[in-house]
Amino acid sequence: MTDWRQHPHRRFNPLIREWVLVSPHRTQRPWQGQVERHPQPAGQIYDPNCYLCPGNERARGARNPNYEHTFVFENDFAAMRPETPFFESDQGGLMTVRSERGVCRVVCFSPDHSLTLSRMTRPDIRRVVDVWAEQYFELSGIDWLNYVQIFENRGEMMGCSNPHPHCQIWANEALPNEIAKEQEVQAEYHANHSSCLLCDYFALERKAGERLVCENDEFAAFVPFWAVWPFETLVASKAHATGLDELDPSQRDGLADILKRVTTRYDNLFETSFPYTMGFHQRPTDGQAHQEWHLHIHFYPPLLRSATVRKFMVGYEMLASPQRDITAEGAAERLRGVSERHYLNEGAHET
Ligand code: H2U
Ligand code: ZN
Repeated sequence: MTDWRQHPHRRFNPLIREWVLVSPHRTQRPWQGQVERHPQPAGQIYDPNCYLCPGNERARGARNPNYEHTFVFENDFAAMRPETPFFESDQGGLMTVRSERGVCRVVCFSPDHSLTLSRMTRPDIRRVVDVWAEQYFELSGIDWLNYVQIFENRGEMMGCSNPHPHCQIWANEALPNEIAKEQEVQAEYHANHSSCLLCDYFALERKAGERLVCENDEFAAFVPFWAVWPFETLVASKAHATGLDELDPSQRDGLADILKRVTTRYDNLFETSFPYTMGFHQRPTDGQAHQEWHLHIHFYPPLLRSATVRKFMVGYEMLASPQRDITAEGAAERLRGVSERHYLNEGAHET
């Protein structure tokens, strides 16, 4: 068989039924030595001007408590609101509109303004995992909310407005586009195979090993076969779980551990606070069992070659199809090659 890794090819993403063009011949030239290092220092622990730091006033006048670990509040500039009245209209399927209700919250991971998930301790990340599970559980109990999206935007490059460690939760009535795609595919796979698409995919990946980044007893992180972003990863539980609320205490510890390790590897890759958008995909909260859903996390980081050289989704990618030069296997190898001790914590004891 022709070595497909040497030649341009397309890979299929079975989760959303879309193709990515891979051009490995363009990166046959090896990485030209070490990446230039300009280690980015950690910032200040407290910023009097930060609207997420403990005790500070937010943009609309509310004041944050002096929280010690995590803090959740309703987004002051929510993209969706619970009280929006119902309306809909349609003009021949060409101009269709429908009201959308939702709940938007912000979750602060830590009172320490200078931290990131990568530099928080495992017990502190575990507290964040518990908050995510609680929020998912609470919002899933509101009958008109059918999906809960938990996501973190990190870094200015990703449009994050504030370096304070935090994430957002948007829960709403309709299934968002990406979820609707994954829902359809997983349901169909489950019906046809009597097994879970991601359980079966992970079994293949664990056998192959070459796209594995790191793992513990409960979770594994891979550069998915169909990755689009250079160092994209997919993190998922080894045991089948449809949502965060199904994770037992040791799985929650496992999740905290894998998040710390993946984000540390990211930061160490270019000795920078590695920007990304990450988020959980889990079963819709429409009251159905959704056994076909396998809880997973997508990390979509834009960096390509250094702390400043990023990938853009432009040109051919906007008009035709996503494309990548560095293969998923090459990216996984690079991520496996970096330390799990954070470059800012050199020599320090890590928990
Ligand atoms: P990002 O950094 O991902 O943009 O998230 C910050 C969120 O915090 C953003 O959605 C909200 C913004 O609306 N916010 C408040 O709720 N209160 C504030 O005082 C400022 C920002
Ligand atoms: Zn802050």
